[in-house]
Amino acid sequence: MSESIISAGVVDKDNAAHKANLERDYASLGERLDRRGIAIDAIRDKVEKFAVAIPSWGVGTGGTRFARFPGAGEPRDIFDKIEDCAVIKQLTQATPTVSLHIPWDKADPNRLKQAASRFGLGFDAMNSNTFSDAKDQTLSYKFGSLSHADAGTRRQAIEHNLECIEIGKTLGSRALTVWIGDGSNFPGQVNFAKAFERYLDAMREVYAGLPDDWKLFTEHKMYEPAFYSTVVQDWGTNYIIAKELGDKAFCLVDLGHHAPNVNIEMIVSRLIQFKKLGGFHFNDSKYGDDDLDAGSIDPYRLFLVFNELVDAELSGAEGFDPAHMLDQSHNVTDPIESLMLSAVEVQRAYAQALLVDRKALEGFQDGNDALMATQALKAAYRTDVEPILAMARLKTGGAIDPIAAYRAAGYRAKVAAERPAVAGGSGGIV
Ligand SMILES: [Mn+2]
Repeated sequence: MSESIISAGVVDKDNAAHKANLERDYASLGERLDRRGIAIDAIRDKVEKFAVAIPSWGVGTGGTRFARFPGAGEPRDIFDKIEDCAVIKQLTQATPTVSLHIPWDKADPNRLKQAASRFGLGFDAMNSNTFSDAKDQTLSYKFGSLSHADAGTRRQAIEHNLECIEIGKTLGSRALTVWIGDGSNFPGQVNFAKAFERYLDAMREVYAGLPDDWKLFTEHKMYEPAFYSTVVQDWGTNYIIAKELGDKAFCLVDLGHHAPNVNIEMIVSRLIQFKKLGGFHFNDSKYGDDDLDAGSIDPYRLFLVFNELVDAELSGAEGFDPAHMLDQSHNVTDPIESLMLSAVEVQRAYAQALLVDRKALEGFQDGNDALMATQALKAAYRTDVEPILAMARLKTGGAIDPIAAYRAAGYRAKVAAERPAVAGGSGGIV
């Protein structure tokens, strides 16, 4: 039995206050879904099994390149971060794993494993960092890492990724996510083809270090920190990488890493079709890579992404098993509250996508009935699935209203007294 950080009494009391209304709402929604030929309990079962990983860096307060305004009771180290992640897991029951970033979270792997298992937490993908210089690092990544013109710098970046795999093996992780900041700020600064070739050669060495049951995720990003070109710019480049490296290499889609208005759900469909969708970093954006909370700006887009995922799931697409993770920056909210609500938003999109009448949709598509086809999606999207999500949480030991239970527990005030605030002078994009 794993330990709980929030006292069961607080959660039970809050749940008791909401339970009768939830049961009525669930029964009412169940009746309406039944008329559409959908069994509500079957949807709830799937939601209960749905998991999304928490990035360790997400529980700290983020910032921009202008400033970072620290929050109260921010985690001081990875062990505090694990405790914050345990709170998110306890109240939502949707986030069983933590994704570590090395060297930010570097510690004795056995201690890390012990700290996480205390709360029943596991470890998701390992994340390497060659987009900033670690303390006491020999060679700088200012002009790139895995694609750097200098062989020694590339070697250092390869070794770092191999070290992340080694740490992950002890932790029970099964994947390495590689995102690099390599690119250029000026036309002519780098030779596109040569830089990409150097990157591929370096990644072949990282790939060779993967255990048989691991996956390698590469993450594309259109711009930033390089503002003219990036080496792993877009999903096309990412697909080439995954094809070049081999069967264990997959593309990771971070929703914020595309140009505005790009049809991300279609990219998702393409990657599924050609068996190269590795997983997601969920977040939301208005202008660029804003790292806003998942589902906070364009929940319909999140739903459309899940519409593709559920379509693949239900059609039994071969090898389809994408990783789900949040990757967002919390500048003005309590990170624990944002991450809890974001996990729920991702679950919501999944539940709504499960409600799409796929047989009817296929008929409308084949009959060129554009209007009814889109209405088939809208009918699912308009359905308020909150009672399903809340009932899934209640049945698995979580909170009907995670925010209310979290606030009632006074967790943030408690840790604020133990963890001194650290003023952030530098840009704190985490
Ligand atoms: Mn990301």
